[in-house]
Amino acid sequence: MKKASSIGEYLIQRLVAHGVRHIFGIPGDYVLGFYEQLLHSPIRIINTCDEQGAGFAADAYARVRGLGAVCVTYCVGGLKVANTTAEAFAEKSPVVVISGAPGMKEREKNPLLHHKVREFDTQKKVFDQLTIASTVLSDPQTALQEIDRVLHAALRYKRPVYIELPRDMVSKPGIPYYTPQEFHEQSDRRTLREALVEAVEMINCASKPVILADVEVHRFGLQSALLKLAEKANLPVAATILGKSVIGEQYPLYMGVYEGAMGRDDVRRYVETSDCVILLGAFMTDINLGIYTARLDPARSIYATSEKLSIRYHTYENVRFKDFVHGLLKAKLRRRARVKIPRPEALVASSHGRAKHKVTVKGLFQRLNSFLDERTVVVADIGDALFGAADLFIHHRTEFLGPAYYASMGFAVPAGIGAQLANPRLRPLVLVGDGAFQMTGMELATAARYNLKPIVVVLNNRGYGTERQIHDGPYNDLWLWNFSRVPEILGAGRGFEVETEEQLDQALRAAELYTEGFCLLDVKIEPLDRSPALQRLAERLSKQL
Ligand SMILES: Cc1ncc(C[n+]2csc(CCOP(=O)(O)OP(=O)(O)O)c2C)c(N)n1
Ligand SMILES: [Mg+2]
Repeated sequence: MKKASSIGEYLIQRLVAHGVRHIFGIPGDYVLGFYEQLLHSPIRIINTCDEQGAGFAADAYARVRGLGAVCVTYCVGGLKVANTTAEAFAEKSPVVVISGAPGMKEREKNPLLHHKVREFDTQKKVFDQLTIASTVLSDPQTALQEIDRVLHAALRYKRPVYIELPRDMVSKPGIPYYTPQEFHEQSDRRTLREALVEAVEMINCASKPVILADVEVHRFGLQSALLKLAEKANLPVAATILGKSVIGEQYPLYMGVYEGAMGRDDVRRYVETSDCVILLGAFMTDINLGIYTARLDPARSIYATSEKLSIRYHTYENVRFKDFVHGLLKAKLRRRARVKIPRPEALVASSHGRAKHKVTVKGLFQRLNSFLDERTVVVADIGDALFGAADLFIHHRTEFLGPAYYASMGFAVPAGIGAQLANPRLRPLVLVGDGAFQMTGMELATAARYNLKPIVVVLNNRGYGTERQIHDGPYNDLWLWNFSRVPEILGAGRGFEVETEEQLDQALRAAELYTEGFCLLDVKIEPLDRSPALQRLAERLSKQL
């Protein structure tokens, strides 16, 4: 590849080398020079309506493709992606946040330049809290090295990073004859060996071992290794909601989503009565654990992530997650007879909806389940869109995206945009509440502009339904929008109003055939209706009261 002649160009080259082909954001004077460089590069700029939309889109892009990037101006843009970067941090998504900034020369004598909050480094300090590594490219002597260091951290930890680009540095040359740094990290061999001995013995002696797979299996590209491991010893696999679809859900050893009381009872019982739960890449978050209704005992667990490895109460340092999984794969695991494992029930509903029957949340998900095919990526926003989606039957691995831990509303519509750009073969099925749609739904303009084709299902229950289940009041009501008429305003896409099962069928069939743009289904649901998952949780919790 041609040597980069400037700091900005080097940054672009490294992003391209790591597979980035799109960057999301909104320009501003502090970052225009870099936007101009991007324009003449293999990276396509995707202008969103709002920076928050750019941040969520970049997050989804990173989840599907391995690295994503957002590029914004100083503070007014940067601080708007603070929330989306927080989500990427919490849920382990490697997003590179690039922010323009006042030039180093301009900063002398501390003048009051526009967009400055308090000090010139105020924004950097905020992002220090939200990222795994951050840098200000303030010195041409170190800039290229800094770019490599920070990008490596994003890929190593699968967390966001922050790169601030003072505008007078963009076109400056870095140090001459610099070659990109390679980083190689290795496990401590003896520790790895010992950890594997303990793990293998525990698995082989167990009468009912089970794998609980989570998000890091996907982030570290270990899906195939997971399948091989499961098959090698005939180990059944459950997934968490954050890790949903790390394994194709038609796979015979797959039993479904485990999420404590919120999940299916047969899966819960199987996992909780296991004498060896092998947690791979799992985050012990409250939502993953069904709001702390999960019963997992460390004395019966192997817990392996990129940050920690513990077996029962023993902790092993300096063991890479990947090496541990591959080590298990090579080890002498006892192949056991296939046991009867719970299987997801067929949720297939009749595709002939009844004309007079109003759509319920349960009916909606049953119908959507038969709508999914191998090209669908399901993107769910927080709310009953996410809870209900837990029971959807995803055909292939990694085709489910949802903010299942940090749980910021407004993720799904922009994330659908990022997901489709990351893999154009996929058509996003975006599931979003009416409340969440009001936050970022106008990013459908971005979908129109770049010719993307999500099918957006608004679960319109006239308010903050999830909150209503906890405690209701007028603050859970919303101004009612005519969602199905959004396409008229945007001059693109097709809208459908859906009240009955028959209308739902018709709209889904029409959406399937309409491939020129986005579709928006305004699905009207009773305010207190809820998905079976939310209902299961409520029932179980009420027993504990
Ligand atoms: C940005 C943000 N603000 C507030 C909340 C708190 N919250 C969680 S669920 C919810 C209601 C979501 O409403 P809607 O999108 O209509 O989905 P529903 O619960 O009705 O299915 C709210 C306000 C949140 N998670 N994220
Ligand atoms: Mg709602």
